[in-house]
Amino acid sequence: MRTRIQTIADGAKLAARAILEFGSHLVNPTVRLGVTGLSGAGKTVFITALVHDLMHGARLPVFEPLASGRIAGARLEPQPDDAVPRFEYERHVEALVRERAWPESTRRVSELRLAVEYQSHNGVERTLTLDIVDYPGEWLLDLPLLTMSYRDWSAQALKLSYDEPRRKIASRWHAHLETLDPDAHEDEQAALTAAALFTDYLRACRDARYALSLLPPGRFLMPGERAGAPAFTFAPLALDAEPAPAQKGSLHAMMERRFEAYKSFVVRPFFQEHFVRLDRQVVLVDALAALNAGPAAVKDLEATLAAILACFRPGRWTLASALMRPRIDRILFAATKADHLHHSMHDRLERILADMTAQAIERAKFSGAQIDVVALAAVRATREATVTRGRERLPSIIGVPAAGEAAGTEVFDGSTEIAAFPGDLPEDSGALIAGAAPFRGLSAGPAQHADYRFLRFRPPLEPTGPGSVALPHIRLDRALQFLLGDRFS
Ligand SMILES: Nc1nc2c(ncn2[C@@H]2O[C@H](COP(=O)(O)OP(=O)(O)OP(=O)(O)O)[C@@H](O)[C@H]2O)c(=O)[nH]1
Ligand SMILES: [Mg+2]
Repeated sequence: MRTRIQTIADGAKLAARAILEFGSHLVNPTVRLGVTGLSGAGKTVFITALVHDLMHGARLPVFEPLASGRIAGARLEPQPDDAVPRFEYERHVEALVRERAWPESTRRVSELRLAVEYQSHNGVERTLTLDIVDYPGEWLLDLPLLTMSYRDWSAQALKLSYDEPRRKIASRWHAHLETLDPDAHEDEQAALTAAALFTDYLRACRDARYALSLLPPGRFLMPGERAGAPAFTFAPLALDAEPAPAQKGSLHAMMERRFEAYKSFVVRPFFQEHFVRLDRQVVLVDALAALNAGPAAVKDLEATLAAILACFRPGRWTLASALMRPRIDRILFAATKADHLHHSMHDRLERILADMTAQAIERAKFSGAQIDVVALAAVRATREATVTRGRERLPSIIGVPAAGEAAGTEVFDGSTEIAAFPGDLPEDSGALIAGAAPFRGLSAGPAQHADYRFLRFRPPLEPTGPGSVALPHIRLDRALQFLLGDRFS
């Protein structure tokens, strides 16, 4: 009952804001673009490049409003939400173009407002306000918890953790779990240890060697200022299948209470403050990191993408249906860092991502949202060459690997340019995803035996004149055309 009343109250509050925002939208057309992806997927680089390119009128031939000369200019404006940190565009761009370094990792939501002056198709001068919201994909993966009980979540998390390679990684947490009796008296130390071991397991799964992605609760890996709060100190318990209510004062009741607190204080505010207000969404995916790690990571990524898409399906969420909108009408899945591959492989990378999302997209179709898939590099760090090895001609890439990157026994110093052959992606991506095309990744042994090895290259340097630097890209214009093109009509 409580949940229903709360749902109605939440719905009313959100609907009132929606009407307010709709009103101001008529006067001042605004697009709220959500940019998400798991940690390291390339969100900060994508937004920095997008803003830089719009402000400097970069070469974006497929982005029609800019290519046809209808966009006169873009400028940064104060962002509308006072409580949300600003996306530190200047600092990130400074790192990229002056220091030739990738921006630092950002672990929270941030926002930036850009005003774009343009001429409509019938010649009228207009301004489009573009609000860009950068938020961790891990937060998105928490949304399904809103409709889950502690019992459901425990069962799901346990089931997942018994599949290899997770089982091996989870062994210490599993051993502790066996010592816990859910009906025993509540015990803070037991909860603390369980939460710590469970978090260690999640963290180890995310390690580049395994690169697993489906790891809720997302905030366990990035708790911020709430670290140590009871809402972050819970873990799954092995509960009986029989759905008996938790006994008062038991460990089970304590964990359940904290799980509910996590939903109320962490997940629901994100949903209300950020998620429901988005108009367009780009989900950045580091598919190459999964290929680096091996088949289990590829399979895990596919499940993650399905979970992400399910978040955009209206009708499923009580809160969203109360809002009367599927507001997000375009979703783009983008495989990032395509510059780690020779251009002959870009289409294959795109196909791998398309196949990974195909089933989920099919299910989401009725929502009316348009979905597209692209392989891109927001900032292209490499050039291309064909390297002859004996009789073979290998399509290779040339770039400066970041300091500390290694290939075989060689460790790079961050200033030497090399040509690398990253490996051919398979033509038949379906087999790869179905696990029918076994390949070796980092999770299976030493790096030199892996089938794919994508190095981290330093950002490029391409001065185009005194004081100005262009950021080369791959297919960023295609992404922009899909996400924003129609809004400049
Ligand atoms: N070559 C290349 N590397 C990229 C590109 N985009 C991102 N990267 C690499 O990926 C790393 C992570 O990119 P970020 O933009 O910081 O990723 P993020 O999603 O913001 O990550 P968090 O802030 O940690 O959540 C960078 O440090 C780069 O090494 C790209 O377009 N090309
Ligand atoms: Mg970031």
